[in-house]
This record gives sequence, structure tokens and C-alpha cells, in this order.
Amino acid sequence: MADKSIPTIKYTKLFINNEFVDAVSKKTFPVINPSTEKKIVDVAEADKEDVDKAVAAAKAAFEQNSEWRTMFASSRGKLIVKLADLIERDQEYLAFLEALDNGKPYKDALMDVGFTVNVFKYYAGYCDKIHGSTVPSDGNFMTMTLREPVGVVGQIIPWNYPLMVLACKWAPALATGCTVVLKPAEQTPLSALAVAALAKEAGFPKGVVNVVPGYGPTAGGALVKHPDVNKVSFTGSTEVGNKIMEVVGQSNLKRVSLELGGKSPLVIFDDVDVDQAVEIAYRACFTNHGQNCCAGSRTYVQSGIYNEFVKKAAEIARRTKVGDPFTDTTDQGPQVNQEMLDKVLRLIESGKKEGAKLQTGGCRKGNEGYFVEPTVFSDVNDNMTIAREEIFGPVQSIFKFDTLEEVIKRANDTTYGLAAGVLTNNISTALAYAKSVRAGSVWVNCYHALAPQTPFGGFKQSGMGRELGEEGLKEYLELKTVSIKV
Ligand code: TXE
Repeated sequence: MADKSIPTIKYTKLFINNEFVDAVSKKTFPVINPSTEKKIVDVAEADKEDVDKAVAAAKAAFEQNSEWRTMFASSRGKLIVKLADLIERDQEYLAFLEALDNGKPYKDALMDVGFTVNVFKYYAGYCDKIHGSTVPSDGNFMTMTLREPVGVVGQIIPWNYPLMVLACKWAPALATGCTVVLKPAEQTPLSALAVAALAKEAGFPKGVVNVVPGYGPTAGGALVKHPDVNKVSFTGSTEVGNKIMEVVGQSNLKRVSLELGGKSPLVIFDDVDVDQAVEIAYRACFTNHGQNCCAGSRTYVQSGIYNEFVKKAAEIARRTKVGDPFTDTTDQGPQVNQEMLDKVLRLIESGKKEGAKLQTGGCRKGNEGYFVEPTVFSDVNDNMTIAREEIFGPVQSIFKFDTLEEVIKRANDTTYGLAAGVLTNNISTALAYAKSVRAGSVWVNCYHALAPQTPFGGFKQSGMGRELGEEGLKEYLELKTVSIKV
């Protein structure tokens, strides 16, 4: 990015009923620049009272005869396209906000905005194609099914892909005709507020989308507990996902979808081109500084190419340019905050102590900003902490294996099941692996092949429900059966 000057941050208040408002308490919280550890701006801090206001607005917008509920489905589609166009118009500003509070390279943030636009456009096309079926039921009945919006949706999102995750939640919710209260992560609320302003500009009726920045246990907790919220969609840690299930069980049994952590295996057989495999494995693990729920953080390499692979993996990691997100050549910015920096460094230390071989990196980089050296461990064993815990940082763990049967067993030996990859030129090996691995997405001879059309979500403790694709739409629909006596 040539121009490094900071554009004005226009939106720092809660967005409720198409207005930017202060929190009832007038409280604010600081948003920190992870590259400098300095405050960017103060943002209004939502608490229970504010969540109540936002949910009331979303509920009113969902009333039977509201403008939103009576709008033609095709008009809803046009509104979503308009929002996508406005996001595209403001892509540089949005990418700037994303790089500023998250710390990801600006060029990567621009790609995130592109994905965001595509997700909105993809779901816009669905609005007038959501339909039920006719059912040949026993008896003298004409029976049909209708698919209806689930209602008021509470959405809680993390800081690693603020805009992309917002799109994965808003686009299907709006396409189906739901109304939304979104709580962005406290670390990265800026882009969601800017998109809320664009939703107003696009012409969404008031109350259809609301954004309440604030902390997890307070604003997030209030949303999860709220009796007028019909569904909660959450992306974040498995720990909080568990808490959400408990609270929902004790409140109104709202629908729940969860997209949680992972410890995804990428398995590399010795029939592949090693240089290419090293490159794919590097991107699988280090994309977004490793702050990626589907990061290929366990790299299994077959013994025939193991030594060569390890050497080259360390070399490519060493070449990573770590630094200012707004410098064109930067590959990796800072981790998002002090807490994540501490977590990543703690796990790196555990790797060293438990006997993994440090090939490169292993320390904090510099002393201002939450930067971590890209780190590669080889000789990792399946029971080490770095083999089991989600690190969520730029740390690659390389394991050696011999046979397909062995590696399938080891790949599946995890409580997670979000994604998995395999690199091989043998189609039978690839298919055997794809069929046996317990994960929601399997990538063959590639990694991170995510698209608006591809359902994404976890097996096991990586979550429940799916986002993206047609499956993602179903998460926001209730099915109604209507039987008519003939
Ligand atoms: O997540 P949290 P954190 C994993 C990753 C990371 C770890 C912790 O391993 O190191 O989780 O990150 C809101 N009720 N992932 O602490 O706490 C919170 O305000 C309701 C994987 O950032 O789960 C934020 O908006 N909401 C992941 C969101 O939940 C609550 C992405 C995520 O925060 C809440 C992020 C509560 N009690 C972290 N507590 C992925 N799947 O991509 C917190 N929140």
C-alpha cells in the first residue's frame, strides 16, 4: 500500500435500528493496534441493556407485517447485491480497517474483502429460490413443505477473519429473511461497523442488521441467553462453544451452529514433488499467521522424503517477511493481541521442552508489536502438547510416517475434525484418505480450497452445522409442513 496515512475511523458506536448510538452505560473500550500495541480508537461497549435494545429492534423488524417480512424475495436479493457492490466500492477502506486492528497484511485483507463480496453475491441469488416440496402423504391430503426464516439471529464472531466470517453469517441469514444482531470480537470491531453503515446505505430496513461491539461474557453472553433470539451462530474457541451449548440448554433451546477450533492434518506422501509440497504445506500452516481455524498445523511427511522436506520447510519459513502490515512485501504481521502472543510463545516453549527439534524461529520477533518468528519443529511426536493443542500461530509441527493405514489412524487421533489435506499422485491413496479422515473438509493436492459454494464446518469438537454453500442456507431455515384436507 503506497499511502500509509491513516484514514479517519468513521464508526465507533453501536449500530442499532439503523442508527449509531452510544452504549446505555456510555462505556467504551480501547481497540489496540497489534503492530504497535498503541490504542487506535475507543469503541462503544455494549452490555446487556444494549443487547436488549438491539434484539428488540431485530424482533420488530421480523414482525409478520414488517417491511422486511413483506418484501419480495427477489427484492431482498437485490438489496444484498447492493450491499456487496458497496463493499466492493469501499474495498480499500475496509481492507485498511481489517489490517489495522487485526494486523494481517493489507494485501491479504484486500483478498478477504473480495471473498466477502463473493459470499454476499452467492447468497443473494438464493433469495427467490428457497422453496419446499409437495409430499405424497397417506390419506386425503395435499401436503407441502415451506421453508421459513428462523427469526432473530444472534451472531458472535472472532477476530481472525472479521469480514469474511461476518459475510458467512450475514449473507445466508439475510437471504433467508432473518434479522441479525452481530457481536464482533472485541479486538476487531471496526470493519463490522463500517459494513453496518453500508447496509443502511444499501437500504436495508431498520432493525434488520444490528452490531453490538463488546466483550464475550457480557455482550456475547447476553445474546446467547436472550429469550427472543431464535438462533445463535458462533465462531470461536471450542471452550466458548461448549459454554454456549450449556447456556442455550438452560434458556430457550435456540438453534445453534458452532464453527470452532481445529488441529488439521496435512499428509504428504513420498511420490510428490517435494518443492511443491513444501510450498502447499507452508501456506496451509502459515496463512493469516497461523490464526486460522483450518490451519494445516500437523504436517505428516512420509519417511522417503522426510529429511529433504524438513530442510526445505525450514528454509521457506525463514524467508517469510514479518513486519508492518502496510508494507507491500510483508507476508506476516503481528498476532492479534498480547494474550495470543503469550499463548503461542508458551506452546513453542512446550515444544522445545518436550523434545521436538526446533528447525527455525522459536521466539518473539522484536519488542514492539505482537510479532512471532515463523517457527518449524521437526521430530514431533503425537503426544506432545504442540501436536494436540490448537496453537493458532505461525508454528509448523512436522511428523514422520511410513504407511497409509498408520497415518490415517494418527491423523484421526484428535478431538478436532475441521479440515484435512493429502498430497499424493496416487488416486487410490488420496481417495482412501479422503474417505477415512474424520473432518468436515478434505483437500487433495491443495489446501484451503474454500469458496462461497463449498460447505464448511466441523466433525467432532470442531463444531456443528455448516457455513457456505446451500447447506449454510439451511442453518437459517425452519421447515414447516402444511397438510390440506382434500
Ligand atoms: O476466542 P473466544 P479467543 C481459538 C484459538 C484461539 C482461542 C482463543 O485457538 O487461540 O480460540 O481465542 C466471544 N459468551 N479460536 O479468546 O473467546 C468473544 O468476545 C459469548 C478459533 O479470541 O472463543 C469473541 O467475539 N461469547 C476460532 C468470540 O467469542 C463469548 C477463532 C471468540 O472468542 C464468550 C478464534 C461467552 N462466554 C479463536 N466468551 C475459529 N474457529 O476460527 C467469548 N465470546
